[in-house]
Amino acid sequence: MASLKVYGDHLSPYLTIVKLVLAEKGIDFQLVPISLYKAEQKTPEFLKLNPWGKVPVMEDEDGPNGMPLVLAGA
Ligand SMILES: N[C@@H](CCC(=O)N[C@@H](CS)C(=O)NCC(=O)O)C(=O)O
Repeated sequence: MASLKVYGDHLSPYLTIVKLVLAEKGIDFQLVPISLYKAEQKTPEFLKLNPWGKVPVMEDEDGPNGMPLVLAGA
């Protein structure tokens, strides 16, 4: 199982950008579906990951400091 999790919704163009970059780099990831339609990006659990309540979010359990990356442009 990939250690990199990407939280997002297929409706999000930012998710598409992240998926394209990861595919180009050959980096495996696990997609965790977050429904914008159901406002799942505003649940208390998700807001712990990203206080701005937006997708996508990348979380790498094997990363250097365990902090989630919340800006697709980063
Ligand atoms: N600056 C953020 C923007 C992310 C963003 O705006 N995501 C939209 C979906 S494309 C979102 O989560 N909207 C839900 C909301 O604002 O409640 C990034 O680069 O990742």
